[in-house]
Amino acid sequence: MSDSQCIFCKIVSREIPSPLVYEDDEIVVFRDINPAAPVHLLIVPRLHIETLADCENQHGALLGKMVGLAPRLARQEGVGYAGRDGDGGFKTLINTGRGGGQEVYHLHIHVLGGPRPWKPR
Ligand code: DGP
Repeated sequence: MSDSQCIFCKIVSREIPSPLVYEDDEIVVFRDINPAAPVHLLIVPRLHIETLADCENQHGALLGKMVGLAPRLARQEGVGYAGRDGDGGFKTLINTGRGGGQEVYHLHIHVLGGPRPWKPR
């Protein structure tokens, strides 16, 4: 299902062109328009789910796939985890609701990485 008013649904459907870093039958990944770090990706399900709080058991596999993509894409972007003694690594973030700072009501995982300073999120 999609929401005709949702900006991320429009990116998913290609109504709004946005270069994709990754896509498969369930997920698209693109760069944040207002990056807070040198690498700032958004992992977005094709399915319109408004927030993490709207996820149910049936979404478990999708959520697992989204989370599992993060380290893979971080590595691809040069900010992958390089072991406990390495400098590499990245931050994953899901904002939920006004209290959580959510701006776009279509579930997404932020993946942030690269040299600091970063803008606060
Ligand atoms: P959040 O606060 O978690 O809902 O973050 C939403 C992010 O989405 C925010 O960092 C900016 C980004 N964003 C909003 N509109 C667009 C857009 O049209 N294109 C892209 N690439 N990113 C967008």
